[in-house]
Amino acid sequence: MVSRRIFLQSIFALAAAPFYIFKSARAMSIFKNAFVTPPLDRGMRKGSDLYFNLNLQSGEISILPNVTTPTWGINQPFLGVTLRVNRGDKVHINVTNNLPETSTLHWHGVKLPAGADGGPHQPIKPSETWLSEYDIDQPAATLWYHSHQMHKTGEQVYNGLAGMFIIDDEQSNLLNLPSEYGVDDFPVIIQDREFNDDGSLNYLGRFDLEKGMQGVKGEVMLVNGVITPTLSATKTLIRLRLLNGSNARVYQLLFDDNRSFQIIASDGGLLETTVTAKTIRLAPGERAEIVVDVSDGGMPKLLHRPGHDLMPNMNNLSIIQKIGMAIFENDDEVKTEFNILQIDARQATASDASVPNKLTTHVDLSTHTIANRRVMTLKMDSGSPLTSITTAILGSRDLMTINGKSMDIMRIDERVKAGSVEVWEIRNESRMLHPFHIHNVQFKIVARKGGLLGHETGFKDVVIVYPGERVEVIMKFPEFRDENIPYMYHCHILEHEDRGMMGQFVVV
Ligand SMILES: [Cu+2]
Repeated sequence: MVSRRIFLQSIFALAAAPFYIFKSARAMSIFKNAFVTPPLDRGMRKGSDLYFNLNLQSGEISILPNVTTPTWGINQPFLGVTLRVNRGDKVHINVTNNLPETSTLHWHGVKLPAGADGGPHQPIKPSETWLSEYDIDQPAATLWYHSHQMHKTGEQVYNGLAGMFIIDDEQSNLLNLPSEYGVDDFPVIIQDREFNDDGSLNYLGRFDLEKGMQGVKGEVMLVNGVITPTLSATKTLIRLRLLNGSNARVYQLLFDDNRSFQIIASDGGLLETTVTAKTIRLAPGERAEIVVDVSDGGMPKLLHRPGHDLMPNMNNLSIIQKIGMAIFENDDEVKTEFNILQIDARQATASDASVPNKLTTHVDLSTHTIANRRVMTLKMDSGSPLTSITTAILGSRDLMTINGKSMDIMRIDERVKAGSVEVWEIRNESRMLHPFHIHNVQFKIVARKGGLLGHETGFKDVVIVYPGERVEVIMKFPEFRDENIPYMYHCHILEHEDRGMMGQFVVV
């Protein structure tokens, strides 16, 4: 095993010619930094009309000691401000691009007209402004917004084009959940990054074959842009709105003292009933809200402890496939444990909030007539290392496919009837996990081998599909019709999306 790894690493040292990467940051500043809550932007309200002005900007912040990091952000130097709206609002969002290149801003998880979606069909050129307007007509939820620029999403999100988007509604306001922003209710945007010696972000070189295929991961863990911070709790019940905003890393989160917590919401909003758990897995793009009881006055640490089951089973592969597999394998996934954040509850006072068992009632889609069934087969050309290396050097983007096709912005792949209920079966015929995301809907996972875990029982817009697995999701498409402007479905490992694991559907 060891000799095989050394052998493969040697191959990579030659084939991929990696740049020197600054790795020691992981050992620094553990829990020394204060938790930062992103500033809240509630917009300018005129009745139920809500106006936002967002500015895509470049900046510079201090993440590592003694160096600064050039970054991108939305209304701040790195990452975005938290947008907060109510169900029933009509939002009018002006997005101005003050970056040196074309970008977009996509409202991830929002049900909205295709022209307002902020995907690859709504590019914003430098110094231009794009107006996105839509009605908020879905339950309270933790959503997010991020760049969706064609072939550039990975790099632009890595630079910082991502923020949180919170919807409130009357029903959830009636619950007595912790809900004071920045007091007992916190956004937790988890991202991993790699840095160069000069402090700049190390994204992806043209010949970084392994990183490109695997998705870009870093060994420095950031929460809201801060390395492994400490959250000083003033209340004994703490609500964390977890967002995996990483490009490619899947997190298996748990507390160091193995304490349990309560999962109250998934991507699409509140679960029907609270789930008590000790660990939760979040792939890129997924969110979950958890409530942690810290009335013991302790200092629990939230960790990412990768599980072996994140790796595919290699037993049935041929030798050439094993070599190919090993190229895409990341030793860190198996061995390393990462600190994410610490809660310091020594000064916490008794919370008046509480977490009921019954949270909400969901629409039961299983009783609806299924208008259509579709199959989405995800593939990566990872069988032969030689093919992959050649392709990487030639710069082709055709390695990643859905139903045999790489993303083509001129091609509509699927036509969906507005208001209809459909079942999509997502088949992963590759040897990597893919988190599959569909725009404009919240779906339910019908069933999966091994059962549904915690937040997977709720409404979702991203679902993990393991190697070799087939997962069915059921969803009702909203009534927005547009013959010309499509929505996207894609893998949310951003380097896979950028390399073509994405398709387009219109709702008609
Ligand atoms: Cu993928």
